Amino acid sequence: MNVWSQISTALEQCTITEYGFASFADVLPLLECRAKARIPQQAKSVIVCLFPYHVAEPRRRNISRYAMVEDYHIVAGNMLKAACERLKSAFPENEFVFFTDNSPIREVSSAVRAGLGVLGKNGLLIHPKYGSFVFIGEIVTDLTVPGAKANGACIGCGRCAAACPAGAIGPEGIDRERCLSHITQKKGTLTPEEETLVRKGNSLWGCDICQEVCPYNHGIPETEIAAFQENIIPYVDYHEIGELVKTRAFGFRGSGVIRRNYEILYGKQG
Ligand code: B12
Ligand code: SF4
Ligand code: SF4
Repeated sequence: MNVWSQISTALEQCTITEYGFASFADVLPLLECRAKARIPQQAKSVIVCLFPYHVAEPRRRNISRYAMVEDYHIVAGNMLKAACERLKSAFPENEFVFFTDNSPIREVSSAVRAGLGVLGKNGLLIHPKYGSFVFIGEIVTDLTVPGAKANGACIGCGRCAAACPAGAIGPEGIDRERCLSHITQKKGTLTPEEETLVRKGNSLWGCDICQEVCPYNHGIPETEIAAFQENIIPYVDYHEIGELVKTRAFGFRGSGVIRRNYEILYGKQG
């Protein structure tokens, strides 16, 4: 078996079905973060993996899609950890270190480089089968794996920019200070303008509007990852917030920020 098929076997045994390879040199520069110290000294390749999370639209929802499923840092993290263990037994001389989200790797551009899809004007990776509703994680290794050098862009229809309630999508990319995903995560008291934007977005945490309108996301299949189908909570009530911070992607911020957003949308405790 060649290197490529040994890696594929290890990933697929861990139910990672969408992956691609990029040269480490092609994904530089890295993002500045504490996790940067974990990158292998002689890093040569990045195995970029996708975790589709689209599920059927629930009857009512007051939270973005990525936050209504089990925390992907844990779900994708467990799958990547298992894959690293298998890879280590196949290649005992090499190092395999996984990251997801809290990563020095610029995940969107690395996934594009690895040939996993195109870059959307909304700043997100769009996969040909699963659209943009995919999380990205990666394994950085000192093993040399022949990689892609892809460089594709979406059709540029402009629906995402037109639909964005915050006007955050411009020709240069996303203005993250205006993006509702960022604003709903901010600590402290929001400005009156930010509060108005939160009401427009009508989501307690995160925002999906630029993805919902994207033609690539129409007719995409539901995720086959069981953990994302099992415990979906699309509508969060005030009294549930304290419990949900334990299992959802918004947990890292604690309950105060999401309670503040709740009060902006529904008034004191609904
Ligand atoms: C900081 C951050 C945010 C910030 C800022 C986002 C931004 N676009 O600037 C905020 C809080 C706003 C945010 C929001 C969201 N995020 Co976020 N975020 C990140 C994080 C941690 C770092 C991103 C970063 O700073 N990148 C730095 C830039 C320079 O690199 P880049 O993103 O790879 O690539 C950009 C440039 O290279 C540029 N570019 C210009 N020309 C070209 C040409 C080519 C060929 C290429 C390849 C690139 C390129 O465009 C790229 C996209 O903006 C990543 C995880 C990670 N480690 O990458 C997740 C990540 C990007 N976020 C993710 C998600 C899911 C979201 C939300 C959808 C969550 C939600 N529902 O609310 C929203 C979407 C908002 C939006 N439209 O972007 C996913 C994206 C999955 C995907 N399909 O792409 C990631 C990868 C997390 C993950 N592990 O899955 N996010
Ligand atoms: S809505 Fe149109 S412009 Fe925006 S990401 Fe999708 S295809 Fe690209
Ligand atoms: S996530 Fe929402 S606020 Fe941010 S760019 Fe997309 S539509 Fe605009």
